[in-house]
Amino acid sequence: MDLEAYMKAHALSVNEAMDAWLPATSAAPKSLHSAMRHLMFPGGKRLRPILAIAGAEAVGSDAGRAMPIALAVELIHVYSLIHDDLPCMDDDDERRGVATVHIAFDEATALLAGDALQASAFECLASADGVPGDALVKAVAELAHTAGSLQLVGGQADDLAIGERLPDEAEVEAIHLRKTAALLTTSVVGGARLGGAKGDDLERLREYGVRLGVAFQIADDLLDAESGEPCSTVRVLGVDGARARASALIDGALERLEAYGKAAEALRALARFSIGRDL
Ligand code: GRG
Repeated sequence: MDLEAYMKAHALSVNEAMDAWLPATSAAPKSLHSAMRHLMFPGGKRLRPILAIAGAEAVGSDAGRAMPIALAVELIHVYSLIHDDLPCMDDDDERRGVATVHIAFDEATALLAGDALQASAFECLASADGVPGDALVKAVAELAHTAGSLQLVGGQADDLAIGERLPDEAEVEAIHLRKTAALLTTSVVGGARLGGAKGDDLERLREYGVRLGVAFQIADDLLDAESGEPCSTVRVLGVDGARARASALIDGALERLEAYGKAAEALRALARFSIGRDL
């Protein structure tokens, strides 16, 4: 399949839906609403929303049905990027080719923009139309768990706590699982859940998502190999070891899709893309 065209087309529809969802910059407080949009547009790859859409397609549904979770995972992602860039965390000046939010605005506004984007994610998902109540409640609960202290925030806390210490392989992977893989997994599983999936389908897609998520972070570690980042698979396994681990994880992810035929073509292509294997 032409993954590049697939990603481009879906990124466009995600951007349109996101623009319609977020409060306009003319709504008070104007600078807060501008700050919420600052890192959102033009945005990044939209990998998480696209995984949500591909997850829905794998179980016979479509992008329209998946859109509330697609927007919700990107809203959580962008909030986490804004907070990660703050001086008290990574202290970055640039992200997605533009000034970070605390540089373009100020620290307090960046903190509040992140807070508001996180709340907006839950409002967006909970407002989904036409999804059976129990599936929607489970999707909201899963997103909350993923964004919380046992997953995203906990992974970030443990990452910060490493300092300059050299972690072992298990510790690095435990952080990658929570900080990166959890939200990618919830994107796929959430899309499938809104698309009507249950039971074994959700479990198989969860296993796919976890493997893709850790592999994606290892690929990011490989790109950043020279950065001196303390929590890095390259630091504990070396370049060849990290490449082999990412590749084995993607093989495992692809195995989980064997039962799905053509409907999972996008998920297969996204798994390969996540480690830069091919488009
Ligand atoms: C502050 C709660 C909190 C968490 C921060 C997201 C995060 C955790 C840190 C950002 C830095 C980082 C390297 C995170 C790992 C995940 C990752 C590789 C994010 C970048 O994702 P992409 O490549 O970015 O999908 P775009 O911009 O394309 O969406």
